[in-house]
Amino acid sequence: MAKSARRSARQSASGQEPDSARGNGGELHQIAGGETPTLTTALGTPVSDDQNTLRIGERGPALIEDSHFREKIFHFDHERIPERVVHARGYGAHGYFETYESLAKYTRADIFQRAGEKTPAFVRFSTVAGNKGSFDLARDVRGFAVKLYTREGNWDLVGNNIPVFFIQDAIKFPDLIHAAKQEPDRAFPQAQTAHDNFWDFISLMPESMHMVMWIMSDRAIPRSFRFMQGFGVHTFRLVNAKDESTFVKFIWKPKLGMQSVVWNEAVKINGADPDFHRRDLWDAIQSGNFPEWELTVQLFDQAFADSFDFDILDATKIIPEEVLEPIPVGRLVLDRMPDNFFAETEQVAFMTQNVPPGIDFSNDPLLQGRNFSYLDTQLKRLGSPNFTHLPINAPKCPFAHFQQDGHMAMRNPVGRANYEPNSWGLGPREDPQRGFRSFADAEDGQKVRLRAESFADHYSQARQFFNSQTPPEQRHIAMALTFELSKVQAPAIRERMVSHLLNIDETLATTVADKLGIRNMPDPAEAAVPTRDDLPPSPALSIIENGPDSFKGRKVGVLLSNGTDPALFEELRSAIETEGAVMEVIAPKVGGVDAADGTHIEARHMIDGGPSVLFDAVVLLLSEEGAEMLLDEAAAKDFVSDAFAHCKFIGFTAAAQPLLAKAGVAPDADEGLIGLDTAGSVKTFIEACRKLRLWARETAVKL
Ligand code: HDE
Repeated sequence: MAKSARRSARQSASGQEPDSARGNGGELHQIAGGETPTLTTALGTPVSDDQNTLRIGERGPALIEDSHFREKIFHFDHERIPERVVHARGYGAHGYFETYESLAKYTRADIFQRAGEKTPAFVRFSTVAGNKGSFDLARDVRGFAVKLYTREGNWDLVGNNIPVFFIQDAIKFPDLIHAAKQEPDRAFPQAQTAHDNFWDFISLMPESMHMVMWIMSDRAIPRSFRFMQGFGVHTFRLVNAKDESTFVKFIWKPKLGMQSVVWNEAVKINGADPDFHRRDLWDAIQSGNFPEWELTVQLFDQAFADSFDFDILDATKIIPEEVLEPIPVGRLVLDRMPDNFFAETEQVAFMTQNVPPGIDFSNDPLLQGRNFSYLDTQLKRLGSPNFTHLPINAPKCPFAHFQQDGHMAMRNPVGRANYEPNSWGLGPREDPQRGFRSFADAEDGQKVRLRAESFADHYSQARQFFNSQTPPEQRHIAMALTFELSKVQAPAIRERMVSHLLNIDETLATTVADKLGIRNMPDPAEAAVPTRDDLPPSPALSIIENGPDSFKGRKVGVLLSNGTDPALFEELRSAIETEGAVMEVIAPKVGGVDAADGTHIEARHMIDGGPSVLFDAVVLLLSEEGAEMLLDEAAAKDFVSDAFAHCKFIGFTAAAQPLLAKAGVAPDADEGLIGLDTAGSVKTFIEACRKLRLWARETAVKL
């Protein structure tokens, strides 16, 4: 009996392709090649039976002597490490940074010395508030943390997809995060700020108002990591070989342009595919469509800093691109997924204080606080000061020091001398020329706890941001604020928020107040300094204004039925591929459909597993019989009505019109509905898709 139980367990284990076979392919040969390695314990003892614990008799008690069992369970019990206190949910990829031209004039950072040089990179994107298992399309800031393995040490540029922050001083960070995360007594809501505690804190912190505009904008619901910008946020310094300093702000710009989804879509994506963003990055990289960003820098000197409208040390402010043009200095390409998520993406340790010679900090009080926090958090999370020994964190350049021992030390100094100075002539020595030298800024002053007067303007740039948005984007901000504040139960908090909005834009404030049903408009919040209305709109701040000029990298969902027109399908497929976009087929059955000429077309999704929210544009390539069959399917109706409501371009065959009608969409409702039966219409459809969305429709569908 024991024997047959063992046999059947083995059969089912080998009946399915192991997961590793679907990874990057490295392990596949072991399975395909027929040379299966022998299973061993962690210490190499070959295992004879991995199906049954050691016991007395067939039905007797287990024996503690079974060290293989104990080791296996012990290790399993210790598999988890603490998740990050913020940015817990993340997804990373490897790639490289390529320098365009030497920046030696500004910095001695080795990475910027030689045109065309490639530096290995690892990037981790993340949401901030949600726990590790939360969904990707939370309305939230996205982390954009870049580790550059330079020849003079690792440089961690630990940024976000939003260029400003909620607070000006790091001492408020724990309060901000406590307020944003799930409330401590009930442990919800998770991965969202739509609750009393968050808006209570925010409405008591006027300095957060600029950031509030950004997180209520479409920036907080990106379509993909590939279509978002990244910002170093703080002012840093570049320092050249003559020890001269230039201030710098870092901005990553996606080559494929920016793009976001709409809120109603985000809510549905979270249900349809909680891993939407990670799957997108995985699919793009595995199919060779490597995402790319350009690194740009805003460079300025002390004179500019002194004359600029706001304090360049204040992380709640930007320098508009129209005021100071970002200069492209290199590109970042992500071309390889990690072999193992835990080893790399989970264990990667980013630390703002990791800067190589030639890059230095400013006195931004947020940055100064971060430089303390990141080292500390890695010790807590990774459990040993030797986390730098992990391959993902170790530098790729030569390194030598006298640090030794500690938990899990994998490298220790060799030889007799483990101290410096020593007269054995052993070990490394410092190098005053090559070594990191802090910029020798002159500092004096009293030891105080004070916020600088120059940090006091909390509304002017919030207003400028709002004024820089297109009408649909402004509408989205109003709707986001309404949604979030509608989840706040305390009326006083809602009203306090409206009192801040009054300082930003009166129409915005009254729209939100009206939608919330606030009858008596509060007075505007007291502003520490007058809010400026002379800051010109900055078009660089709008996503819609800065979209791509092609449909490259986007995805079309094509709904097929039996009897579909195979020639039209092929024409569409080739046009989509030529554009550099991706086509995915959706069908009533995931097994696919038989086209009119009998050819079989494979499907990627079954209709209810492939809702239109997963695509940038959709096509209904149906036969009459197919459309008829789908009329009764709620998922097919939603496929159409959602695509329409989310302002997507919809291509359709004449035979698909009954399905459009069932979804309440007139085939000639607007120019976003494109019939595909006439010659040249596929081209018209692809050209239309380059606009990504038909925003003009939005007022009609009242999203
Ligand atoms: Fe972070 N932040 N942060 N942060 N942050 C962390 O470090 C912190 C801030 C950012 O993918 C933690 O390893 C303080 C601004 C990213 O692994 C922690 C303050 C910006 C990531 C921490 C800030 C960021 C983190 C948690 C206020 C944008 C994820 C886990 C002064 C410029 C990195 C960890 C990754 C992670 C502290 C504010 C970006 C606790 C004290 C501003 C992208 O050290």
